[in-house]
Amino acid sequence: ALSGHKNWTEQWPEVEPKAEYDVIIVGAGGHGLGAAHYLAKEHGITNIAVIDKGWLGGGNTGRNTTIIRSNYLYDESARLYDHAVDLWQDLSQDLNYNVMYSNRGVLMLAHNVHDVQSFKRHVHANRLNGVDNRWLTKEECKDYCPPLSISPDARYPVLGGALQKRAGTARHDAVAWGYARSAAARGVDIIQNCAVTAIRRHPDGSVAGVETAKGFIKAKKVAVSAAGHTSVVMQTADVRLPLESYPLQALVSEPVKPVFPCVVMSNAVHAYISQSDKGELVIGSGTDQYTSYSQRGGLPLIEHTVAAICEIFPMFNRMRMLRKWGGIVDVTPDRSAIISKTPVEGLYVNCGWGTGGFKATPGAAHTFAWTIAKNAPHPINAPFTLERFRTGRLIDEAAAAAVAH
Ligand code: FAD
Ligand code: PYC
Repeated sequence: ALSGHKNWTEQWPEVEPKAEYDVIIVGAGGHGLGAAHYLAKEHGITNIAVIDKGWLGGGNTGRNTTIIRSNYLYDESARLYDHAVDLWQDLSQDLNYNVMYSNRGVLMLAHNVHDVQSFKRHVHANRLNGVDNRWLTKEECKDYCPPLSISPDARYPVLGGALQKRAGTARHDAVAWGYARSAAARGVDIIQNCAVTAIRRHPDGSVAGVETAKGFIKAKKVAVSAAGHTSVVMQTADVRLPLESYPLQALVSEPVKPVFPCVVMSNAVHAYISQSDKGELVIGSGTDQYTSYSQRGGLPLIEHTVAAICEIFPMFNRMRMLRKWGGIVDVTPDRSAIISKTPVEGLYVNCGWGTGGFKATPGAAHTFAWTIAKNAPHPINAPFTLERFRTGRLIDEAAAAAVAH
């Protein structure tokens, strides 16, 4: 039926790289494309190339399970993630592209006394920061999410939960496509299938440009948003980053009619679940235990995750799983991101999002664009510097991360 559809407008043109740009962004995920959009729209910088070794959105942006929330413990994180949640509200209008943001609520289950105390602490801290989050009894959890078992005999009994109602999901591909189309319409070149093999520096140490599969490209500024491969790219500029890269997997079931109204996460058991608009149950858990760039991950973790989902939601016992995949996530020692200038003049980095950077996409891209344009931190990303690993001013979100990493 589609064969009759001809002469569709391209969403972004395929272009060959120019010899020189004001800004080169390495990585055409949501964060890199978003930064290009905000640089062009809010800072008037349009002589930009976003370069990706594969297809745009084919990294973690197109592989994640799309959970969006801002119920983080520390003030710095709450500000950053809530800035993103604010931007999510109007992103479809801003891009004139339906990113299908759905604030269906994220419910985090408490299975033991530690969970109860920790989530209540989050609820109080979040309220102080103006982030919506409230405590639900187990009966209220069941009302909010009927497939949930709250039987006291369950292997993972539910003692209650923390609900962020403004949280939810969005369509991951649409986020990449929407930012790409908007950036390209403003003059940004998007160059796919062109690996950046090295960052080059002038004799005075400042950034000179990038070596790529299509040759050397000069740039006044280079900004790296390469997720799990950031440390590899940055190493070529002699910048060593405190990152470890791990596979993170997810899987989906066969599609079924709407049955699951929200997002549920269980940190103690390491499993989370939502239902996509296509009807698939979207399921995931923590990272694999070993560092790797394999983009696959091991089966034992998937088995554990699915077993946990069946315990918590017995009605899914006979669902068939359709496919699984993995992405490579970049994890910092304090489990918080880095959005920062670097010791190299003209070189910027946005990385360390680990298992949780999709939700931050608009906020990270927005503040990263500011930092690139003004060569200075935005008030919101100022605490997320590289220097914090030297000074010790860490933002220790390890316990707040929804999935283990
Ligand atoms: P990416 O989308 O990975 O973009 C980086 C790009 O850099 C890639 O396209 C890659 O090809 C390119 N690149 C790398 N090296 C080079 C090079 N040398 N030259 C040129 N290009 C290069 N986060 C949430 O908030 N909620 C979730 O529910 C969630 N679930 C997840 C589930 C899974 C299975 C995975 C893997 C991740 C999940 N995340 C989640 C994390 C989230 O996906 C990432 O933190 C986020 O998408 C990172 O976006 P990005 O644009 O920085 O990276
Ligand atoms: O950060 O909320 C999150 C998340 C959920 C699944 C993977 N990451």
